Amino acid sequence: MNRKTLLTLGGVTIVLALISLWMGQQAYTWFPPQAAAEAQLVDDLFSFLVTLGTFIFLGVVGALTYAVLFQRVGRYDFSDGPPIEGNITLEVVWTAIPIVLVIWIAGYSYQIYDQMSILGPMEHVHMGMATAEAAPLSSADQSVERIEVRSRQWAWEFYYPEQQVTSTELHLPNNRRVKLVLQSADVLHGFFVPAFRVKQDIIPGRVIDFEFTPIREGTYRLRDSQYSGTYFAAMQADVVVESPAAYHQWLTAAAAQTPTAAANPAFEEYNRTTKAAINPGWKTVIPAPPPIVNYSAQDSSAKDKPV
Ligand SMILES: [Cu+2]
Repeated sequence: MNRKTLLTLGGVTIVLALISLWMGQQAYTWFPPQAAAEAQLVDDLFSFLVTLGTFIFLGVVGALTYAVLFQRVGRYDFSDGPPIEGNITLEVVWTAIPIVLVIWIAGYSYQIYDQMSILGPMEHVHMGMATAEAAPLSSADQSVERIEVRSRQWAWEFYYPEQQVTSTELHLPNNRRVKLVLQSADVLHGFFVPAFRVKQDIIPGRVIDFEFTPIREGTYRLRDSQYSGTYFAAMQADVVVESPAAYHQWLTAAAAQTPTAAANPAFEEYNRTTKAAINPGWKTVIPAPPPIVNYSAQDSSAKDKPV
């Protein structure tokens, strides 16, 4: 390879790297707001993957395009290309680069996963590095807010054991570590708040601890990430992150309210369709009756809802 080719390749690499870095920064704007400390970690990892992916994509497509445009054979040239079999250097390079990349991605992903210190059904295989690595997340208040999450076909119900408050809207204090105790009464459900970038399967018959730290006040949306039957799409709830003061105020106000049946889209829709003139008569799991709660979300329909 002569000097000029090397310089050109070096220049192209630098341009591709710059475009890739720019693309990596764009990746942050493709998501809902970062409403939890975990969101920052996940988005950093995603941005890194986008940067790497852009570089490889542009490199491969660029090389192909270059070959197609400038390295064509003549019209009636049916001769073979140069035999390059047995080029040890080339083989070592194209084996080493993917190995390094894969190890890099795996190492970084594991580090993020460990910093999030997500506990779940796999916690017994957790390597116990969480305490040392969890530093970035513990800047928030040390006290952990413990809330029970009860899922069933098809409703979310939240229980605050200290105040004995039940609610169909999940209220969380800002900048506090939250520990959710996830339970399912029937089938597999999934706890997923896109703005928090956290997701955890809820497995019937198990009690799963799930921790994260909200860092941004606002209203977000909890969705079921596992298909759990007919009215699965209606299994959503609002998540309100508010200042600890407002949170405690809400808890006190909710505790004073007499429990009533909450609005439940699945139950309402089932009753509407079974009474409708045209009833297909298909068998379905009958939705559980609406939860009886102290605090009921005003409107839990899926339209115009926060992310
Ligand atoms: Cu579900």
